[in-house]
Amino acid sequence: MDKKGIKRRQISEKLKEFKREDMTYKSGRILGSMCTCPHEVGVEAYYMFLESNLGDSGLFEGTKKIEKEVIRMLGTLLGRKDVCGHVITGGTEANIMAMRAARNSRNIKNPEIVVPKSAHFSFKKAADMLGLKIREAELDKNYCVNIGSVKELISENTVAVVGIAGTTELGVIDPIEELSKICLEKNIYLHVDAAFGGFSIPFLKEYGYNFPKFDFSLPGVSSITIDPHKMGLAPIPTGCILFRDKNYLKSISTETPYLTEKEQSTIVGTRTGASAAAAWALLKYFGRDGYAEIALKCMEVTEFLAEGIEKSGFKLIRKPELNLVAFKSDEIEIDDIVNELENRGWAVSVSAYPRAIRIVVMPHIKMKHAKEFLDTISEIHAKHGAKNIQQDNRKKTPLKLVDKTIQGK
Ligand code: 0PR
Repeated sequence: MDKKGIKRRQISEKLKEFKREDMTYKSGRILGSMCTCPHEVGVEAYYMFLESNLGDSGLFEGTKKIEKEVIRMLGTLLGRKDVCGHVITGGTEANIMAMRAARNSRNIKNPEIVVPKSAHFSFKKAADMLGLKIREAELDKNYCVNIGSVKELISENTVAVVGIAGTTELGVIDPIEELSKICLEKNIYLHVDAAFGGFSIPFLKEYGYNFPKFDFSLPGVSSITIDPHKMGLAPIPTGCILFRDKNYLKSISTETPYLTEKEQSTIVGTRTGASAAAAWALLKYFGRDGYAEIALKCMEVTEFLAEGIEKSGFKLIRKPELNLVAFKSDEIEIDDIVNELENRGWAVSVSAYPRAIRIVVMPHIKMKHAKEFLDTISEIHAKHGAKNIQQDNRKKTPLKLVDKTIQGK
């Protein structure tokens, strides 16, 4: 750090220089992210509450009320008004809190959790921090968790089973209803990770999408992760964890004797109230209809992309269930496709299981971007197709045949 400070104008110029190196969602070129342009209503609310600290919430009674209202609104959306929870940094923190509550609610010496093979890597972090053994359940042919495999992996050491409503890599919804039945029967904590799907499944359902039940309307569901900073259009960091029962929050609380609140259940201590304000503002601003419109538009672009990708000669991994398309090619290596796309300015990501190019169709991806993307991949397919044909001709055409062709002329 220099001894003397510099002028605000210089700072702003310097920062702009840094910013020029960043990609922007608005460009429509970021195809592999679950975040998007934060909506201005949320940004304004965020600014208003920059100094608010929910880590010492007795000083910020107003923000505390906002947080409670957000949790109640989201609980109602997800099948239960009477939930408790917190507005936190995102899906990772929510999943860690849920696994901690599950572990602390039972007294098991060698605790284990059963998670689908498709689970987000935050469960690995949780397991490492909390001393949990992870048992990975197999997936079925549609990449949903295989119920038989979950049953096989449950043991007397199981403290939690996890189901996913919108997987990170493919956006599929696990059969949570069946998991709920199993967990009720065996008295095991069931956590649903709806970090991605939580802000679209309920709205799309109202418009006729035939999705399975995944929320607190299922009696076995103990907690749900839902992230306003994904499909909720809130500024980063805004995540939420909801618990069915207050005792779960209690099981992860720590005494905080000198603060205005005498106990705290979140992992983070000093915790911004700005995220809660942003989430509240957006929930009020959009209402269910507004969020439905956003989710429906994303599905429209998703379906358009999926159809176009197939027409361009690529293979879909499966029919998209939510706003995520994954595809591969029988002829072109995935890394080659990624390179070609990156050279043309597209930022895509590659899923690990199954290995495929993955496009998360967030609200910043408009129809015009989808059309441009389809033009690009058609071009890539044609280029590689032509190259393959040339190579094939060079390699495989038998000399005799060439001779014959020449003779026949
Ligand atoms: N659960 C699910 C189902 C998720 O997809 C994610 C993140 C999490 C939990 C963890 O959430 P946080 O990242 O908020 O802690 N899914 C995205 C992913 O890993 C996160 C992401 C977002 C990645 C933007 C890249 C990016 O540009 O793919």
